[in-house]
Amino acid sequence: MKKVIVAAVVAAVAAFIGHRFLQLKEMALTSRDVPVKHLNCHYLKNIEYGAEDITILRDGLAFLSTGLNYPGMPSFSDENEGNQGKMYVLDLLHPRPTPVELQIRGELDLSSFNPHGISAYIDEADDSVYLFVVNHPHHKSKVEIFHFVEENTLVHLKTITHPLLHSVNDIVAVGVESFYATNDHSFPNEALHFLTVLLGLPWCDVVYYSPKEARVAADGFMSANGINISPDKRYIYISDILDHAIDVYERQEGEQLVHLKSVAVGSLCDNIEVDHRTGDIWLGCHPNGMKLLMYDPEDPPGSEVIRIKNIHSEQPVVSQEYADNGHVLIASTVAAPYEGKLLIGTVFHKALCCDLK
Ligand SMILES: [Ca+2]
Ligand SMILES: [Ca+2]
Repeated sequence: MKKVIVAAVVAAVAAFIGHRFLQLKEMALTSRDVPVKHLNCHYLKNIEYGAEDITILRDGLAFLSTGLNYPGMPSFSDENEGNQGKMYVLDLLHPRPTPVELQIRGELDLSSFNPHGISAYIDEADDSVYLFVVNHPHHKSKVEIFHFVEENTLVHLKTITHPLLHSVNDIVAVGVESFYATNDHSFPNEALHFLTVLLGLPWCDVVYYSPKEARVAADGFMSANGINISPDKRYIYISDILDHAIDVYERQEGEQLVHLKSVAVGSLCDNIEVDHRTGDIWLGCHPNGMKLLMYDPEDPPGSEVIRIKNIHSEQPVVSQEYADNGHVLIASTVAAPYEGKLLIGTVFHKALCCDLK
């Protein structure tokens, strides 16, 4: 009898694990291939080690974070070669926009600078531009706040660390020292996080930080990745990359977030940019997560750009705007629109400037 019970338990556990691995394959969209859908694009000069995140100011100045080194992802930047993490700026109003490296002044250790998600904040009191950058020196998570001055200089103002900010992917600034940040891991420990994903436990969260408080503002994500804000600053959008969905929250008094809806996108969407004129959501996505994790130069991971129109209406319109099989652009993470142009960045490859008209 005892043997029968043990055999039944072993069979049940095996069946459960088998079922979870099948779910994991579905989560990673392992059997998905997207047909190529190109735009008129050219590679941006000087961007050879990825531009994981890009954001564009209303006056056409774009900021790019480059050279990300992220556990489990290929990276071709190397601090020993002098091509480690850097920030770039480019002026989209220029007839031939070219990224220029931003000079960083202040106390920041540049040899371990490893920039990831970014967000710009304009202080309406004096039009000062602040750039918030997620930084992973030695694979830790920190948020660096810079003041953008002159044409190509960032002055480092402050480094923020907090136990709640343990696996930060992206941020959206809502004040000169306050922001929302996504954690893409439920635990900083890779094995524990993998276990929660395997068991289907949506334990990742989004943290609100200000000099007065740090707290979990939203939770229930399988893996919270991109985050951004509507042009009227009333709504926050969060990409749950493993749930293939964009979650919409309303900001309420005291920076409380109230969940309004979840919009399915059918892809592993990374960072979120918002068209400042139309409010359309633009997403840089990974069509197939397995190809990204098991990087094979012969069969590289592809790229996909998805747009959501009228996200607050009863029927948001989700459309694919660009797709590539990895032969032009590998592993897109962000798509930033500006007046008929679209910048597309990647984890570790190049970046494109495309015409939308
Ligand atoms: Ca961002
Ligand atoms: Ca991201």
